[in-house]
Amino acid sequence: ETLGVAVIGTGRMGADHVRRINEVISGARVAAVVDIDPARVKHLADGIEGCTAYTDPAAAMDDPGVDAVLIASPGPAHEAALLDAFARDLPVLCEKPLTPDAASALRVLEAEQALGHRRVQVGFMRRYDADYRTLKSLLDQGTYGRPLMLHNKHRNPGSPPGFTNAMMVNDSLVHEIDVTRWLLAEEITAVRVLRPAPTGNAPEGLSDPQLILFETAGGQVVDTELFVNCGFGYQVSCEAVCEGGTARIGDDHGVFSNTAGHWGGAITPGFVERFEEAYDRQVQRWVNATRRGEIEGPSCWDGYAAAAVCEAGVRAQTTGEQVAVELIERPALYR
Ligand code: ISE
Repeated sequence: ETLGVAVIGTGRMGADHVRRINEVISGARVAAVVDIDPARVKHLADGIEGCTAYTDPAAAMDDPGVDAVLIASPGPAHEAALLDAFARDLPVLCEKPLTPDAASALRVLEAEQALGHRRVQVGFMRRYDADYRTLKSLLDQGTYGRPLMLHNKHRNPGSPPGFTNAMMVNDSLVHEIDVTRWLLAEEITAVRVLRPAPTGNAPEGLSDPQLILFETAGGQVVDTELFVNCGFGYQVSCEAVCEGGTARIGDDHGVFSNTAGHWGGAITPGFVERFEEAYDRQVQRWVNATRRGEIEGPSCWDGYAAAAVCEAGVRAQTTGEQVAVELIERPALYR
């Protein structure tokens, strides 16, 4: 039976997910859309057969056509929507971040445990990117031996208005936090941030680029160049350095050309284009698992751990010191 999805928040990611459910993936339909802007959400719902517009997430979840919830509202609104979904025992795909800080993530973690079963997949979409998946399986198979270090690059052409140093950690670096924990299957234990003299292309007050160092419980060291006003395109790459070799993903995409005395190819303009297939696979896998009555993928534990590392990261930015990450013990539900 087709899964009826309520999409909560219809900004950039929410609207893209509505399009994806309608046009790209199978087994699901958009049964309800929710936004604080009544005109915007009505306009969107009017174009979709059998879809109702709401301004209140809980009311949408009570719609008889709704079987599952996709949360794509701003981070600060996630906790309330997650608790509303838990109260109705509805399965959830929640865009990153799970919540904006570790204390609220912990409340969500506790509420899910009180249900007694997992209900949430967190939208860390890089885990569904073909290149990252290949790298993960090579590392898991031990093809290059034990991983010792990761070198990440995360470059955006420009930062949206109002982007802050804290957002560089909470919105951008959070992806490297998740891939590090996932690829290495280790928790991050400490964070350090170096801030070179900023590019003249960054808005006043933004320390851009930054170099971030993680240490893991397994003794690995991970560096990330985070550069959100690089100007030239969207680039994400990861190199694993292992005992028996190295493996790198994300260097080139698409056509390689020779012309006018230059060789090379194009750089993707933004994350929607770079990770398009990852988003499609992420939502399709969530729909498939939900229809089987299962939950898979990144959990509330992953969302909480990422939030805890983000908090340490923001402190490390301001102090310039190494900051230890504090995590509760991993609950049984997430082992
Ligand atoms: C944005 O929110 C994302 O999630 C993108 O993947 C990331 O590259 C970007 O820096 C963030 O602002």
